[in-house]
Amino acid sequence: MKLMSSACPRNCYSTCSIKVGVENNTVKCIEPHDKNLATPEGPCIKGLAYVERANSKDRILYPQKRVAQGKYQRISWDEAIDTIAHKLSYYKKNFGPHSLMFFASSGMSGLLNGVSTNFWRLFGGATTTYGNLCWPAGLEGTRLTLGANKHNVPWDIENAKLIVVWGKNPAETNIQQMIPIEKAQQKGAKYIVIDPRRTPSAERANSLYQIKSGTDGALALGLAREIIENDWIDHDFIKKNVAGFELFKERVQAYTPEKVADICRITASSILELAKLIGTIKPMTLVPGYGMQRYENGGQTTRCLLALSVITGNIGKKGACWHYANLQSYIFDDLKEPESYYPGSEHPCFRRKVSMAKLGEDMLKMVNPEIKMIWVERGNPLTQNPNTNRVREAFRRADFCVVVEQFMTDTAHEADIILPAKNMFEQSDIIGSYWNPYVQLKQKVVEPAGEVKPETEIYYLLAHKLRMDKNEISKNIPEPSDAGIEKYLKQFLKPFPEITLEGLKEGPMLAKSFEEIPFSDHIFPTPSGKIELYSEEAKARWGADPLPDYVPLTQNKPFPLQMLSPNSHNRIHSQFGNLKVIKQFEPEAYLFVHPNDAEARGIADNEKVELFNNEGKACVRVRFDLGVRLGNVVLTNGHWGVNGAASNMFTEGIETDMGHGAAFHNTWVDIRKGQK
Ligand SMILES: Nc1nc2c(c(=O)[nH]1)N[C@H]1C(S)=C(S)[C@@H](COP(=O)(O)OP(=O)(O)OC[C@H]3O[C@@H](n4cnc5c(=O)[nH]c(N)nc54)[C@H](O)[C@@H]3O)O[C@H]1N2
Ligand SMILES: Nc1nc2c(c(=O)[nH]1)N[C@H]1C(S)=C(S)[C@@H](COP(=O)(O)OP(=O)(O)OC[C@H]3O[C@@H](n4cnc5c(=O)[nH]c(N)nc54)[C@H](O)[C@@H]3O)O[C@H]1N2
Ligand SMILES: [Mo]
Repeated sequence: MKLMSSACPRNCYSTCSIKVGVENNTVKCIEPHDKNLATPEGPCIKGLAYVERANSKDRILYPQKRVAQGKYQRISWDEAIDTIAHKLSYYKKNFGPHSLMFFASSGMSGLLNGVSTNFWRLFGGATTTYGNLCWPAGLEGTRLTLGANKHNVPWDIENAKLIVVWGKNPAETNIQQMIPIEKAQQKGAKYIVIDPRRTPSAERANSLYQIKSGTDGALALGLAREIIENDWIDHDFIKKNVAGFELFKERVQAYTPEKVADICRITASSILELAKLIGTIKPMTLVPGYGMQRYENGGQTTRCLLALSVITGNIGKKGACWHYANLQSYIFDDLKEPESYYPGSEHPCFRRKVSMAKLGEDMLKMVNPEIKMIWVERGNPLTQNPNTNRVREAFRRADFCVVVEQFMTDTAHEADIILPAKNMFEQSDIIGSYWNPYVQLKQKVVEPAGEVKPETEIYYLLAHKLRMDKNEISKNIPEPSDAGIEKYLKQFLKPFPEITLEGLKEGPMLAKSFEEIPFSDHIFPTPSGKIELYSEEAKARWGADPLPDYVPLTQNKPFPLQMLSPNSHNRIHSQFGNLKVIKQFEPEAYLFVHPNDAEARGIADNEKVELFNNEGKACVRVRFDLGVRLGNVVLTNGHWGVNGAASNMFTEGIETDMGHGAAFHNTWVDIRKGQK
């Protein structure tokens, strides 16, 4: 058996380096890779499940066309390409290129994803999307304040004396982060978690502050008030590096411990206790997650939290940082964030865009031309984008839909033609990470199974079928051979002589620009060149208050339970849940409910109930969970609707205040007895 270096290309903090054991063109095992200092102990259970996933008999291996609702029949690639090329020409000629919708999401990362955009540009454009389901409110809140999204290397957490994990659940979503957290604890550090749920990450913490969901901004401002009041601030750091401190100081005056206690539903004394920890223990690493920014106030909430790191001077030092997103490995223009999320920032042929958060609603609103044909790759919008029923309605209103997929997902079930998608072992590509600092190669280790073709090859065939300009094709779409792909990837590496394809084949590499402790030079690329607690740009771009503030959520729905739909331990969103090895842990979707909320409705543990609101209803099994706050229910996202309940059946589709993210947790539901 041969062991080959590779990396996991899922949309996940960890982005583990791995070694793949291969024999007879088959993936046999996944092993740890010791060259990645952030992920030395090897991947999670999902990483290990790749062996089943790569060899699964449920994989889609051939092009298929729909012959009746829910029924598909194998067709040849010739027929698939002919049919699709014909449809593309027809809609473009009769309704213009914007009658085509190109939808891609985060199912597979890599530089080659840019080839898809190249194709649609050569086609003359298409309707695309703006915004992002994941993290943009927090990215933007951070960018406005610090000027860039980068943080200390993951292993630096070991040097912290106080670690505050706020709206993140690393024990499930970034398991390797628990390694330096534990090391720091062994050296005497205190570890605090702030989350409406008692998560597995909270099990090892010194304390959990279980606040009311969506109120973090108020807590942060209340803490800042106490820290300023007690003079625990870093005067020197503020004087040299911070713009707007005096105004911020005025702003927090209103957030007395009593007021904050009332908003966040934790005691005033615990607010004082937490303020003292944050104010007096140095260095502090604050680890905000993406959970607390999935609200309509997510951008402002992020700015409130970040202010705590700023006024205590916990930026740009060993053991001290704001650990939100580390985009240091995103060195290639194609991967630059977050500018690419803004509408109008791309080629004019992509000027027509719909919001990721409001996908269904926006698609249905499109006129002149209406959306006639949809192309989906690397995404599962029927489960992952908000408001499944609206998304389904929009998909069904279009005439024709192509889905490139590995498995029969909810979205694949909407396709007229399904094309078999590659997996991570079947094509080499360069990937970055938003947590560890490495540039990595996800390496081709086997030939594609069945008749699978990577997207790059599908586009190559389509481009020729559509008789696009040969010169343009050769500039924009790699030849479908291993050598063609390598040649294409090498072009990207040219400006970075320190990173070579040969080196990447052995393991992760660092760009020359890599900084172990960013911002230690106190250079902040904001308009004022300082950390901006006061940001004119926040107002100009997003209509937000230039100062961080707590903005209460609008709850105008007649449903009493606020539903959180965080990520789950054993899946990456809608991936992996279909595998046997994963099903043994999560055979079906569970709704986690506080026993008192269930009892009040006469509902027993393990009972199947109806979950409903204005957006949808579904039957789901209740699990009592004393770790859930009274008034919250939890349904992790990524379950497939075809199996019963999926969280986005209930989300409305609301954008965050900044960055065009999705306010998934702005969702209220109710449950009642009886299976419908
Ligand atoms: N309610 C709720 N919804 C959420 C969230 C939440 O917190 N709550 N979180 C959101 C977040 S953070 C994210 S990042 C999104 C993720 O949303 P998506 O990116 O849509 O989700 P995934 O399930 O990771 O991947 C989508 C599909 O890509 C396919 N795929 C994998 N590799 C390839 C490939 O090489 N080619 C092609 N064509 N397909 C491939 C997989 O089989 C999978 O079906 O979900 C969001 N949805
Ligand atoms: N196993 C696994 N790992 C993953 C993923 C996965 O699907 N599965 N997805 C990857 C991706 S794309 C992403 S975006 C990341 C996300 O990973 P995380 O940053 O951990 O984000 P979430 O899981 O969405 O939510 C984290 C926590 O926020 C809490 N939360 C919800 N509302 C609030 C609130 O109002 N205040 C506070 N303080 N906390 C709140 C939730 O209860 C949850 O415990 O994980 C990545 N890693
Ligand atoms: Mo995400």
